[in-house]
Amino acid sequence: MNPDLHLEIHDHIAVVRLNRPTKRNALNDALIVSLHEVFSQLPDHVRAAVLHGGGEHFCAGLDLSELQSRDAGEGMLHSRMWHQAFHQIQFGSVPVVAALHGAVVGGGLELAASCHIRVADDTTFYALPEGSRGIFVGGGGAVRIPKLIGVARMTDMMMTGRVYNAVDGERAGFAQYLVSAGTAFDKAMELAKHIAGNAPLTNYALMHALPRIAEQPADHGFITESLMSSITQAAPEAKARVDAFLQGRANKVTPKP
Ligand code: 1HE
Repeated sequence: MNPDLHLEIHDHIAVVRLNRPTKRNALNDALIVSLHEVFSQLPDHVRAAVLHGGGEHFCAGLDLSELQSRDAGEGMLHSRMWHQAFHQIQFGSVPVVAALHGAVVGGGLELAASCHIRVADDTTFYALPEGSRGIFVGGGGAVRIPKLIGVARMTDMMMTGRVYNAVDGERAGFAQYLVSAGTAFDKAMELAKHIAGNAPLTNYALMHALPRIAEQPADHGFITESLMSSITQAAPEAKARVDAFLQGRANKVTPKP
């Protein structure tokens, strides 16, 4: 096991920690390979995962000390290796909640964007320093980040080096939750426990069908939605959950205080 990536299983939750704080959790090749392995091999009883970073920062992105002069083909394969690892997070076996703090920059932001939910504490900041390092995103950021914040904001970040703080970042769409300093992990665990209690087919539909439906032409998307809807409804667990509500045994939706 790579000492720079730590895995613990708490009941149905996998807790994955980037564990290279002296290098601000910069992602070297070994860490990318380990992320791929860990998210490919989660035990069957795991229902949700939390990804966080040890030390003062979530992740400083690509390990720049490994950025050698690759030829074009090698560069493409290196980027494809990141794609495979982050694809495994986004389209793997369980929803992943990222707990963010400190720097979420470059490839660290690409990693966070491959998770399903992002919880940021108020020390978090977001940047894409690739623009000023003379390179481009290569870990799926060009596909995933505009889906969170739009093409215009990403273009601005890369062209001008703009850094978003936690408040502006949440408003822009980087994170779905903003919490006080030091509490992102606890909030992420609370959310992961809730997610782990969902019907597995609902989580599957949200991870695997929803992002694809959103990419389809509307006419195709409506059909895919109907198919997924009928599959989830047919599961015995869905029937049991609806019965529980009808018999007054399940929670109502209550207004937020
Ligand atoms: C690193 C890296 C790194 C830190 N690769 N070693 N990412 C960047 O351009 C971000 C570069 N990093 C920073 O801007 C800052 O380090 C941070 C804002 C993240 C943190 O600042 P700070 O003051 O807490 O730490 P530090 O003193 O800058 O760094 C501590 C050590 O970590 C230091 O090494 P040391 O041996 O001198 O102690 C740094 O060199 C090292 N370090 N970040 C290598 N990124 C698939 S394409 C993706 C393309 C990208 O991600 S490009 C963006 C890369």
